[in-house]
Amino acid sequence: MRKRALVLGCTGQLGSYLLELLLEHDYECYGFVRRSSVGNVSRILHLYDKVKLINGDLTDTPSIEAALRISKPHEVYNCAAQSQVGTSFIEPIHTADTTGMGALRLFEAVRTHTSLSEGVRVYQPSSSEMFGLSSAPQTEETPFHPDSPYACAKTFAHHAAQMYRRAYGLFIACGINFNFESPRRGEEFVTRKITRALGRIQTGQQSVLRLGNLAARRDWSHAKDVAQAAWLMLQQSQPDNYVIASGVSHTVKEFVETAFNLAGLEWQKYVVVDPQHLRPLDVAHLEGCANKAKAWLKWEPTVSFLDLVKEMVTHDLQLADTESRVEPIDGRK
Ligand code: G4F
Repeated sequence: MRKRALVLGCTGQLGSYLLELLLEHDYECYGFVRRSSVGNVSRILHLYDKVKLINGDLTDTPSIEAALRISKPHEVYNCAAQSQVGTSFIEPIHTADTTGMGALRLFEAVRTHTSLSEGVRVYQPSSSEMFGLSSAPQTEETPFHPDSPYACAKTFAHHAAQMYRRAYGLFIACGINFNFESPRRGEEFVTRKITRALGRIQTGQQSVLRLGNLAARRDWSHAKDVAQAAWLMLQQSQPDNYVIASGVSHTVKEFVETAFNLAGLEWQKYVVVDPQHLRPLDVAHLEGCANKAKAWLKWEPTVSFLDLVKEMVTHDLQLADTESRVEPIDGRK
């Protein structure tokens, strides 16, 4: 029998890679999509005829229940969230409602659909942001010190997942994901902001790149490796928590230097530190130890930091070049 999967947040970076992976494994795929008047499906346009899309929102329980009823999934991947840490300081209530309560609504909807809950497996993407100030390298045993509204919401969802496992025997696996990037990363995250700016600088469309904290140290993997880990977690006999990380960290400044060097530009000529981009609190050093995932899931990151930066820079130089050639349409002609 063909397995069915429901991917919440399928239009996002991780959701889109997961859909591709699930289709490769011949799943019948359903995507849960938030309605938008401006169109938010660019990352999955190439999959449009292969995925059944269901409109809904993590803040709306009936729409989650309807999606479960329609798709009757064997596996549910919860990639929907307000996932921008900086934005969570500006929209803390919205972040708690989607990223924290949204996960709880999903777990509860799965639990109360008893015919479904017996077999269904749920993937919850937890975040390395939950570790906050805890010193690196962080493992599954490292204490949580959430230091942003986003991290608080993810910590709530993470604890709710363990509680639903213990109380109701639900299969909910948590990937404690460190930062993951790709050419599909949103431009509000620092890596893509840098590579997009680089392309625009090369083609004369931008002159300055304004950034915040250049000293922050992050452990960057490729999003498709994180999608692979998520799928592997749901193929195990028991649900568990796994750190998913490359095990190598770099500062934001090192990312900038690497990207600008690849394009043959001196970053110091273009990058300005702008206090507007500093956060009230910023986690200093995230670097994960993924030994448990390597041992149990046989998971390995396949893309190095340098190859990740190269892929993003190459993509965004091409994109900026194409954009710079687009002539505005003159309606009078
Ligand atoms: O790219 P970022 O916005 O990612 P952040 O905050 O580390 O969070 C990401 O990773 C988490 C896992 O660790 C996820 F859970 C979360 O959903 C998200 O995917 O910022 C990275 C670092 C931060 O220290 C930030 O302060 O870059 C610093 N930074 C410096 N200038 C900037 C900027 N970040 C952004 N977004 N924009 C800047 O101009």
